[in-house]
Amino acid sequence: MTTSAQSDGANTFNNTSGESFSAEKYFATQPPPPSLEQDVARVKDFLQKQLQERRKVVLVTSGGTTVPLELNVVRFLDNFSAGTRGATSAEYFLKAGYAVIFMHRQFSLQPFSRHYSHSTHPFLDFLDINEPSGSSAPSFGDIAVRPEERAQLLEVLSTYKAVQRAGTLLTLTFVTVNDYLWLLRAVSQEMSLLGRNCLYYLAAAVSDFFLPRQKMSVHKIQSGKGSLHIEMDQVPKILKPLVAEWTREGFIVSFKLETDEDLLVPKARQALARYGHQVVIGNELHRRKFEVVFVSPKSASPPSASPALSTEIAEPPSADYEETWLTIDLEQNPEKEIEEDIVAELVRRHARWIDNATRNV
Ligand code: PAZ
Repeated sequence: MTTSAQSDGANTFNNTSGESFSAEKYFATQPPPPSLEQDVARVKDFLQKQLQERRKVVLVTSGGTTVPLELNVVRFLDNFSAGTRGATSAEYFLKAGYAVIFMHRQFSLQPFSRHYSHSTHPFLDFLDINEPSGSSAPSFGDIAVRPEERAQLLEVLSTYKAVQRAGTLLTLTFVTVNDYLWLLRAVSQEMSLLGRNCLYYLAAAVSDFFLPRQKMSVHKIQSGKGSLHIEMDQVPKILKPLVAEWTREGFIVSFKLETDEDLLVPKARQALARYGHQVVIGNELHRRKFEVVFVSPKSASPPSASPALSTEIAEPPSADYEETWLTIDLEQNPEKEIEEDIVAELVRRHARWIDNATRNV
């Protein structure tokens, strides 16, 4: 543990300079989550079933990751993501006939139940108690759904039940960035057996920095030493081994969130140049519910990934990439969800990509 009281009276964590972990080093030094083996067994069973039933499978990652500051965790860093993008998209993928592995942050939004989130549409508010005349004590049989809520509830519930019967949705949970990385590696390695029939939709907001286990305080950080200084290490760029090693044939869509809109397209092109995957969807924090940009390589066989490119890479040639902006008008149509159009576009692109590969064999 590297905490020490400095002469200026501050807590300092990880007083070595920050490191950038390769994926290999990361997995060799950071422990897997205890539930990993069990999760992998569930994924194997699920994939066998989808393979037999000849379904395409999408892995949807959703919600934010935490970065614990102590081994006995009291404090952690987190981010804003509620998991709306992932949970909503998962429903549209199911509707399009895909089987979905929904890998989400514990307690973030989930497909179907998202319509009854405790903050926007609380469950108890759409139920009524019909008290039988002459009695003041309500019984369970007297609970009724409010008439104005019935149509939507019936639609959500019947789709949910149909998905359960078909066995096309598998839910996995993560909390920390470490859980996320281990799970993503394991799931993508399993999914690779589907070849081109798998799609990756990486919408989770994953921390770029973490505190390695070896540098964490065992116990709650004490406040008696004054201000707190923490130097974190860089989380490995996980898209690199995902594309190049774990799932070489998958159709991979990553998301890029920025708050400076001018960075969206250049950063998306950089990611494609660096990792060589199929699509980056850029979104600006405040506009993400009604506007996104698809950035992809122009040619069917993308410019190969450039491992030599440094973190601050030069801008890749714009002629190699194309952008498609997708915007919806929420004033005209407040019920519209942009994920419906995002998923429709990706389903088309994935099908075209499989067709091209089949023709080229
Ligand atoms: O979860 P949410 O609906 O609130 O937000 C979705 C999002 C902005 C996290 C997602 O669209 C995204 O951009 N994910 C990747 C973030 C990133 O690591 O750049």
